[in-house]
Amino acid sequence: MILGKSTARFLAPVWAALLLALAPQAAMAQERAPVAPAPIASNPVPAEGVAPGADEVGVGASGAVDDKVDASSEKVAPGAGAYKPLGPEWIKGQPTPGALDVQSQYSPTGRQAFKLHFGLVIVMVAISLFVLALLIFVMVRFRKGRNPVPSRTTHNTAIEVAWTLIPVLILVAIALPSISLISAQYESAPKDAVTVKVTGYQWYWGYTYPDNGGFEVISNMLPEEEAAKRGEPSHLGVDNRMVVPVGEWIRLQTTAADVIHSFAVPSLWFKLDAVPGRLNERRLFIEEPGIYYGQCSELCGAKHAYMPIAVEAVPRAQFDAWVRSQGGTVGKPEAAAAPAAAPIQQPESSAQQPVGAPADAKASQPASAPATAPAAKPAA
Ligand SMILES: [Cu+2]
Repeated sequence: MILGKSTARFLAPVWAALLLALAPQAAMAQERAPVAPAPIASNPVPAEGVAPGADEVGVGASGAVDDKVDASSEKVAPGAGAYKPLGPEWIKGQPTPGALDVQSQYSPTGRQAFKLHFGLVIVMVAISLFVLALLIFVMVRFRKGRNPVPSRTTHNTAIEVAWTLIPVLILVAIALPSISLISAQYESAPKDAVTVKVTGYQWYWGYTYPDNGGFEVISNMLPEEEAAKRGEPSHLGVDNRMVVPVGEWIRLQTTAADVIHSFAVPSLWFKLDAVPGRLNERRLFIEEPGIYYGQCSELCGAKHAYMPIAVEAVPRAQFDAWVRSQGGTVGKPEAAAAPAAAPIQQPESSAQQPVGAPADAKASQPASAPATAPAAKPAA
């Protein structure tokens, strides 16, 4: 006998208690941890923070001289009409075969969330290993052959306090960063944020820019051969991307015209349901220029898998050029700020509105009628 009988009697309830107390915590830690979505993404891309080269994006017929001047100051600033869609070398947010972790993050909340995720994995692993060690110890040390007369100990105040307090402390330590992440994600966008209203349709996306004249861009998945031709991933490439300015706050609103969809881009840590008759809103900040892919993440019917999302973040000058190429307006006219003024600015479209859709949903283009088939606009 290594341990005296009394020691064994004392230890038995200790181990049992620790097991009971910690096993549920391990389970909870697993629930709380953001589950890594399918195999994902390292970053197959150019060096961080490099804005699209002037030769890459600033190929407008008009702005050759301006491009060179501006390129020295803010890397890229093509002249008007110089927008050109980013090429495949700018793809940053996409799944990668064989990858294990969540995708690399390109937004402040994304990086915050990634840290929390990593911390939770450590907590989970530590608790799981501790519980496993206790289990093995108890099974060996207190097996029937070695411990024929079981202990009848029922209470131990010190142990009971410990097995209550320690899990509580662990939960508090997890809850604090978790709550701060939630609040960071749902803070309101600043007043001067660029508003993009995302509308889910069966089965494509519409992107409306109420701050820029209210035009709507219809975005459809590229056929597989066309995606391959353009060097884009199959089932993720689209004909018209959601173009937004990089390094600026974006007020992203979602709604839907038919059934519930969900606008989700893993590398931007963004997921927001698009619900008919409701307008959801979250802010978004993209730190680097690039292309970020996502997919509808709410089962929305037969072609749910065929409505990918492609967000293209470009420097302000390019964004303005893109807006102009879409027939939109750049800069913020006074009227645009006041919702009441919207109908004066642009004639009411005869397009049917999804029930409950907000007033600014009136896109000035006929292609926006939700009932019509996805009328892809000619590429910019
Ligand atoms: Cu959908």
